[in-house]
Amino acid sequence: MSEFSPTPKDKFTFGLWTVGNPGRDPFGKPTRGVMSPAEIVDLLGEVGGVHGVNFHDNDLVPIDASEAEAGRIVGEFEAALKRTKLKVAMATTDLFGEPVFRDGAFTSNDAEVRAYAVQKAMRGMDLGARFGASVYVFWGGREGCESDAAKDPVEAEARFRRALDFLCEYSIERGYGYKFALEAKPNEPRGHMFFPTTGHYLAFIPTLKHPGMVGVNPEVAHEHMAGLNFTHAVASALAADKLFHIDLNDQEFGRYDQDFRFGSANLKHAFFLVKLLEDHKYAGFKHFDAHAYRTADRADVIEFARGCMRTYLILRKKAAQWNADAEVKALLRQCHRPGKDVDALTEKFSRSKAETLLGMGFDRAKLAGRPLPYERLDQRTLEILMGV
Ligand code: GCO
Ligand code: MN
Ligand code: MN
Repeated sequence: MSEFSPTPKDKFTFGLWTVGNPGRDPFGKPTRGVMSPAEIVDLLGEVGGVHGVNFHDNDLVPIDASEAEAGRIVGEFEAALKRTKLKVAMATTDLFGEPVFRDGAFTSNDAEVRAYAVQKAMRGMDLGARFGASVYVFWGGREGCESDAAKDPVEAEARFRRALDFLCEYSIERGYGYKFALEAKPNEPRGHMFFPTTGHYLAFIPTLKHPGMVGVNPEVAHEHMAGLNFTHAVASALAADKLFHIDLNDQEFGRYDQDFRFGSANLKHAFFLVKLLEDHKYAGFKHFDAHAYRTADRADVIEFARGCMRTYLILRKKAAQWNADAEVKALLRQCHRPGKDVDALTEKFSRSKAETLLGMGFDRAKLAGRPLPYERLDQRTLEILMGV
């Protein structure tokens, strides 16, 4: 055991569809053999230190499985969980893969498709609850359009709200105790996606009937695809008490969906993300929604999974080192200028405080001349990261 070996307490999880990804892409066939759910759980057992596994309804039970087939698959999966002591952390619904969802699921223009999507989510929730999943993710993979001639986006949002309100009630009625986590993605696979960023969902949640049950599942790659700062999206979720789950991976900015190993493309961003999660004591699951390179074989897939967790744990140590570093502390003291008296003025509005503030004189030139050695601070940060 090295200091960077994970344990189940770290709450690292992987999806059946991530380590089980056979390397298919829009241009090429699978490069690895397809594994059964039980085989994927065994592989995660071999990786070591993993807390749990996540699945879409149809990752576990194929959509057209007979009852007997479903029973066999679920039984084998259950036995593998027992063998490896892995838990099921999160479950979700595949509302994007089947042609029936070609124009969306909850936001489809066809009422029957919308009803089918809600039914499929209910059954997915039943399946997840059977394995003790506590988080239920909603990624609206096909919720969008290619042309705005197709749908009124306000009406589409109302349809999405109706579906979620209904599913919240279903979870309550069944006593599942799920936390719902909404996952945004800016592009792919639709031409224009509804709810493209985590911020869109944070604005949407308070309009629901049960906003307390619903939070977000931000993903590194999704905010980076949009050219946004992922750490800031996570910060908004933390500030709103809505970080119910997180999808960790990596992505070059401005590219197609890459799903790289955590930290492999943007190490500095990954550092500030880990530091934020640790500083704010995020205690939920940390799910690596990433795929091994298409060139990887089984042994390399295991290295991929270990690498995701190891990088997180190394960055966690770097974050602690940064927080304790004497030079960083001195620089921060220089850059942060607290002022209790002036802060108190704007803390809670009163007419007299407003009068006082209006009457104050500020020396703009003096304020603008105060040193802000952010170059030194950032260079120190990089040197900590580089191990110098
Ligand atoms: C993607 C998404 C998915 C979701 C998953 C769970 O880009 O395909 O990130 O992997 O996370 O469907 O809802
Ligand atoms: Mn993704
Ligand atoms: Mn994801």
